[in-house]
Amino acid sequence: MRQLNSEEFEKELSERVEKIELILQEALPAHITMQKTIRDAMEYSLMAGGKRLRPLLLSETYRLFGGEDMQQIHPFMAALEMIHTYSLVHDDLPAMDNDEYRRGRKTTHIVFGEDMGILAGDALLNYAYETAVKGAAACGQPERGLKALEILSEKAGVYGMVGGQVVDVELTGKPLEEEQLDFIYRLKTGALLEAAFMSGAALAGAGDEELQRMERIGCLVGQAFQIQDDILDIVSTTEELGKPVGSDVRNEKTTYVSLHGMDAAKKAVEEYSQEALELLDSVRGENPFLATLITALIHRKK
Ligand code: GRG
Repeated sequence: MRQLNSEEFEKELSERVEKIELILQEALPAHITMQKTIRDAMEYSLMAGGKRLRPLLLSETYRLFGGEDMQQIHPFMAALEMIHTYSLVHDDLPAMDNDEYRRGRKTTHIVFGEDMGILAGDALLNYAYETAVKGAAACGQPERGLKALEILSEKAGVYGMVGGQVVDVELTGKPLEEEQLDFIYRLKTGALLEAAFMSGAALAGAGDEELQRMERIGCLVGQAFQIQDDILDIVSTTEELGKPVGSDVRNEKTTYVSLHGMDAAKKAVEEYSQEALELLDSVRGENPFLATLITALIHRKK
């Protein structure tokens, strides 16, 4: 598939991310009285920047399959980013990673207290579904919205991100076999990326075979993304990442880099991304921005 040059890509990327920021801001709960603190904590975590990769992938996959009514997919884009944000807020809690910095600023529980940190995650997760269900009910073809909801809920839950996090937490501090690491990467990181590709396609009316292909692309991008995350934890800086680097080594975590070495890790990022791009070529439709975005992830610095 054709790719954009870096000038075109950067311009389109910043325009699209700017639009996503507006969609997220508008999606936040509007009618608040005494429960204001929870809205503040939701806004603090949701509007803290971040790459907005998941809503971007959802909307670009929607376009790839010929989707044109962008208004229709806004609730799903917002819901996916809310689910991602809740997972980060809960992952940073003292009972989990106990992190003080995320996206370049203090984590939600540090600013609002541990109780509100827990509740902010709960609120974001619930509000994500509230938003997506309303989106599905309002969309022109409700069966497409329902399919997107099914994908979102499955990939965020026991068979997806939560399942991966459970295994990760349980095995922390123990040396991992390759198969265990693969499972954690596929579920914890990959599942929400699969959800982005699949729900974007479902909302545009893609069929089962196409959804399976998008799931595979999401899985490959997820593997590449997580291995790049492992690499950045070693080669990047705290300023660039917005969170402390070197945490995997400090916590004696098994990563792709610790199992296979840095050179093999860099090669794997290239290979997984290349495979994803080849699969993307086999899909009907054309989206040069999406192809360029997948390529850009190989070289991402944060
Ligand atoms: C608490 C149920 C539960 C799950 C937590 C997402 C997660 C699972 C943990 C966060 C830690 C981590 C390294 C996860 C792997 C996925 C990942 C690299 C998340 C960060 O996503 P980015 O880079 O973040 O897209 P931004 O800030 O750009 O949105």
